[in-house]
Amino acid sequence: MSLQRTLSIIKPDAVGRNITGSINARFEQEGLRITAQKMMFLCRSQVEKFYEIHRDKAFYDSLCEYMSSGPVVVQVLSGEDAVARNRRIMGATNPANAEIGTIRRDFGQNVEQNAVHGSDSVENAEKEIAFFFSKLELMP
Ligand code: DAT
Ligand code: MG
Repeated sequence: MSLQRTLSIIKPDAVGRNITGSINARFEQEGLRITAQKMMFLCRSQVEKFYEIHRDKAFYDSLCEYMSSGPVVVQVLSGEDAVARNRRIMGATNPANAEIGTIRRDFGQNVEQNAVHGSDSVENAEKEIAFFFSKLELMP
């Protein structure tokens, strides 16, 4: 176990349905602390850069269109094993395959509009946090 931080995004479908508080309650109930948070309306080119790793996937274009379709909440979640813990709280990418009680199962609409993003490794978490937050916005 180690103290980690991870990058989370509450996606446009969840922000649009006004359920950011319900989602944040899940993080807090499951032992993660929100240590930075802001609402942003990302433009297409920012999203394209963030999801660069998926550039060759068939869903890339639609994903970028969707993620720039409305405001999102970007946040840093901190705690013991935060990266893996958040992935467990989120559930599988496709809400239909996600375990009952996970955010995606309970709040996701479909494989694209699946309510939340979460970093998949400690290394990517640090890169993704740096993508959205300046040092001034982060806890020392
Ligand atoms: P995750 O968000 O669980 O890390 P990922 O990194 O493989 O999943 O994909 C990034 C996002 O792209 C995912 O949250 C939703 C979208 N996506 C993934 N697979 C998809 C598919 N088969 N069809 C449509 N969108 C998809
Ligand atoms: Mg991913």
